[in-house]
Amino acid sequence: MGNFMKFQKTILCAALAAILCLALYSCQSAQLKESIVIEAGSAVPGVEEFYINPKTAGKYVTDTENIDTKKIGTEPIEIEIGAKKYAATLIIKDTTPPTASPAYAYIFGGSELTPEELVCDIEDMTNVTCSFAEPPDFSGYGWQEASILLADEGNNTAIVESKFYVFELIGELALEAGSPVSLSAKDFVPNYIDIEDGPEISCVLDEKLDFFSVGTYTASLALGDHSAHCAIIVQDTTPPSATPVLAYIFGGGELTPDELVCDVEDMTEVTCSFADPPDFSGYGWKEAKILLTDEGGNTAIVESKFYVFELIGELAIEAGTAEGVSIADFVLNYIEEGGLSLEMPNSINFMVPGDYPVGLKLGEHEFVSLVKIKDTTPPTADTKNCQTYKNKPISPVDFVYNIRDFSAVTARYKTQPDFSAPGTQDVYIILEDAFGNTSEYAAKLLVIEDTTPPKISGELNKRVAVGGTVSYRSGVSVADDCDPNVSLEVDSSAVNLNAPGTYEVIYFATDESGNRVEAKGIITVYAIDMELVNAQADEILAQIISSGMSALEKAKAIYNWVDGKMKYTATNAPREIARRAYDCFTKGSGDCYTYMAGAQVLLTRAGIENRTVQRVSEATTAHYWNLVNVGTGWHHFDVCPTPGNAVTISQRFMFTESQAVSYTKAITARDHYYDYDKSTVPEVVK
Ligand SMILES: [Ca+2]
Ligand SMILES: [Ca+2]
Ligand SMILES: [Ca+2]
Ligand SMILES: [Ca+2]
Repeated sequence: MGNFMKFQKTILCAALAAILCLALYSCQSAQLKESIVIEAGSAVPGVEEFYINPKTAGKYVTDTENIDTKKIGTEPIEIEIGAKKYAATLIIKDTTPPTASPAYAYIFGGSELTPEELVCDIEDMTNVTCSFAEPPDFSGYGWQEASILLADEGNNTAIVESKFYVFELIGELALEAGSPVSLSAKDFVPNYIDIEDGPEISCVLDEKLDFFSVGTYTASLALGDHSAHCAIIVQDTTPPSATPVLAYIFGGGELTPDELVCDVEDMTEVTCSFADPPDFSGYGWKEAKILLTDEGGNTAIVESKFYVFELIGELAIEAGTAEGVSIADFVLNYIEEGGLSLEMPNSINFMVPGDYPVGLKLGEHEFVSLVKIKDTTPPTADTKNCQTYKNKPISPVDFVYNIRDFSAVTARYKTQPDFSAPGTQDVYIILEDAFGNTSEYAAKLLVIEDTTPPKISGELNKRVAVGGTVSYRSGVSVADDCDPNVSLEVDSSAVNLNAPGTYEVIYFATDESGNRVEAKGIITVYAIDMELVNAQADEILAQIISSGMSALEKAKAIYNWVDGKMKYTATNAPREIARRAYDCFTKGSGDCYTYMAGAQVLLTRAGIENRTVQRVSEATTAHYWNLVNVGTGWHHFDVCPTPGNAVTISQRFMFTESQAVSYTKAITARDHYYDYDKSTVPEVVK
C-alpha cells in the first residue's frame, strides 16, 4: 500500500515539475542563474548549482564531459527544466598562482641557462611560462642566484629562487715534462666541485699526448650537452744532467760525446755534442766539454776527460836479452787505468831473431804491435894459438872456441895466412853471425918446417912357430921431432907364417910434413920338431917332478899336469907328435891325439916307458891314448875325457886290460872305445 502511495506522489511531483519547467523556460531568470564561476581545473559543478530555487529539477542538455575546465573562458550551458530548455553560462577562471621547485644547474663558464632549466616540478592548472625575474650573472664563476618568475594563464605569478654553478675553465694548462703522468677534469677547472646526483665532467685527453715530449695537446671536457676544449702545453724548462765518464783511447782514435757521459737524466730526449772540439791529436789526459741539450732547448755542460795512449808499433829486443814483455813496453805513456791488455802469442822465442805480432786490446779496439827479436850483437869467442907444418893450411875455426851467439856463426881469415912461411905470424879471424854482425879476433900461427923423418926403434926382429900369429907392433915404437901424432905402419906382405923360414917385414912412418922413414925386421917362422917340444917338456918336468919321486908318482904328476892344462877342442891339425905336443904345451887345447902326444913327450923325457895305442880301425871314430909301464907291467893311461864322463879321470890312470874291457862296455856313446889291435903293442896287465 505504501509503495503505491509513493508512486502516486512521484507522478504528482513529476507533473508539477513539468509545469514549473515550462514556466522557467519561458522565464529563465526566474528559475536559473545566468552564470556561475568555477576555478580552472575544478570539476564541472552539478546542474543544481545553476538553480536559483534549490527545489528546481532539471538536467544539463550540454555534454559537460566535453568541457575543458583547464581552459580559461566561458562555456555556454543548456539546461532542461521540465519541458523547457534554458541557457546559462559557465565561467572558468584561474586565480591560483603556480608553484615549482628550484633546480640547481651546472655550466661551463661562457654558457648560459634558460629559466626553465633552473626549475622543476612546475604545478598549475593552466599553462605556466618561466622568465628571469632579474637577468642572472652568467659572466661570473661559482654559485650564482637566479629568480625565476612563474606566470600562469590567469596572470597569477610566483617567484622561485634557484641557483646555478659556473665552472671556470683553464684555457691552457702548462706542464713541466714528466711532472704528471695523468690528468683529470679537476686539473682544468680551478673551482671544481662534485655535482650532487649529477653527471661528472668528462675529460678526454689528446691521443697524441706524451707527458715526456714537449708539445701542445688538447683536452676535451664535456658536461651534459656542453663541451669545451683546453690546451695542454707540455714544456721542458729543466736542464738535463749527466755524470762524466773517463774514457781511454789509442792514439789516432776518437770519441763521440755520448761516450764521455753517463747517467744522462732529463724528462725529455737529450742530445750530446762537444761544446768545443776536443784535442784527439795529442796524448795523455785531454779535457772535453759535453753540451747536453733537451727538447725544451735547456742546456748543461758536463766537464769530462779522456786519456790517449801513445803506442809503439815496433818493439825491438836484442835476442837473448829478455825473457818476456809487458804491456808497458808497448805504450810510451802507460797507465794502469783504462784496462789496456796485452794479447801475446806463446810462440815468441826471445832467443830466435824474428818478427812476432802482439795485440793490444782496449775495450773493443785492438792494435797490433810487433816484437822484433833482433841480433845486432857480434859473436864472441875465446882464441888459442895454433901451429901447423909448412904448406899444411889449417881452418880459421881452429883458432876459436867457446863461440857464443844467438844465430849461426861462421869464421874466416881476415887475410889468408902464409902457410909456406916457417915461423910465427899474426892471424886475424873474422866471426860473422847470421845477421852480418862481425867480430875480429887475433891469434898466433906457428908454421913449422920439419925436414927430419920419424925414428922407428924396438924389437924389429921376431920369432914365431909355424901356424902362429905375430904382433908386429909389439915392442916397436915410432917418434918424430915435430909431429906428436906420427903413427907406425907395417908392411908384412912378405911374411908366410904357415911355412918355416925367415921373412922381411917393413916398418915405416911419415910425419905431418911428409918426411918418411922405413925400417926392416926379420920374422923367423920356425918349425915345430921334437927338439923343440923336448926342450919345452924338460921345462915343464922341472916344475912338476923331483928326484925323490917313484916312476908311478912321476906318471901321476904328468897325468895331472896334462889334465890341468888341456881343454878338449876338435882340431884339424896334423897328427904329428911334435906338432900336437907343442899345441898341448903352449895352447892347452886339442883332441885325444893332442892329449896323447903331450903325455907321450913328457913321459918319455921323464924316462918312463910308454907306447901309443889306437882304437881298432873298424870303429866309427878314432881314438888314441898311452900305454905306460912304471915297472909293474903295461897299463892303460888316457888323460882325454870320456863322453858324458862315463869313466872318471881317476879311473883312466893306469887301468888294466879287464878294466879297459868293462870301460868299453860302459861307454855307450862310442863303439869300440878301448878296443885295439893287441898285436901292435905289448900285452897289458889283465
Ligand atoms: Ca593558476
Ligand atoms: Ca729538461
Ligand atoms: Ca849475434
Ligand atoms: Ca919430423
